[in-house]
Amino acid sequence: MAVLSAGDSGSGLFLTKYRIDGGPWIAYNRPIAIGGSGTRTFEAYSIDNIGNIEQTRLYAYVVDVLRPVADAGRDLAVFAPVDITLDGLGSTDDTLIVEYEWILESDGSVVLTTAKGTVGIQSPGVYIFSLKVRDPLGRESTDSITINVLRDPDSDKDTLPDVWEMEKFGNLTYGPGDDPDGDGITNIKEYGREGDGGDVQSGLDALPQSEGDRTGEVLMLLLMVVLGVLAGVAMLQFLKIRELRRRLDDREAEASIEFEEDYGGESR
Ligand SMILES: [Ca+2]
Ligand SMILES: [Ca+2]
Ligand SMILES: [Ca+2]
Ligand SMILES: [Ca+2]
Repeated sequence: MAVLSAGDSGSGLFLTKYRIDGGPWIAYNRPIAIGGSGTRTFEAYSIDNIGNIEQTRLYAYVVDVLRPVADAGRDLAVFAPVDITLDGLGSTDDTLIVEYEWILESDGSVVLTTAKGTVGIQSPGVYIFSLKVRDPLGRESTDSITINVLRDPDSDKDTLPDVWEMEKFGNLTYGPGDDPDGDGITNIKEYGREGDGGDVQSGLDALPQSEGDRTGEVLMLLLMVVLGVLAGVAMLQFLKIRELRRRLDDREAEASIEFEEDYGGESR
């Protein structure tokens, strides 16, 4: 609600005219109600009783009715390290947002005081940023964005999984074409072989396992041959012993016959 007051110390006020937002000129006769939000203009001049026309006075002002609405953007998942663009330009107000404040919730630090800007994140984790916006009358609104920062499986972008590189070399220095162990096979080929069966571990296990099965068969065959030989040797030994025993028995029999003959001779 705007109320105009005008006065003239000389001849007296004859008429005051005004217009709003560049519209038609209207003669003022009662208080004026101004509706609707936004930046408005108000112009007015007076004429006195002897026809002097006052120079038009211009007033610019803001009518703000509603609270602002903050919009921190959509949640996202990205690989570390990363530069995140925080964009609060989707925030709205019926007039104007005069203040933006981005806060990292984990420690309460203010990371940005503009609508849009970039924040660098080095380590994986869940980062929540809250955006607070204010309109010209100090009304506030907040929104937040959750950024899931993941560990990049290939942070040096050389197509070799970092896990494999760390396991093999303890660092990410080497590339797919390198041959740090000097066996004439490049890293990418070595990884390709091991990677065939899925992960590195099962790939390694797959090859020796089939060889292991064959080794088992060979061992079993050898064992059977050895057992066979042992059985043969045992049989031979058994036969030898039986032969010896038979000869011994024969000798004993001969001896007893001789003895009987001797004894029989004496008793006669
Ligand atoms: Ca507002
Ligand atoms: Ca890599
Ligand atoms: Ca590398
Ligand atoms: Ca190699």
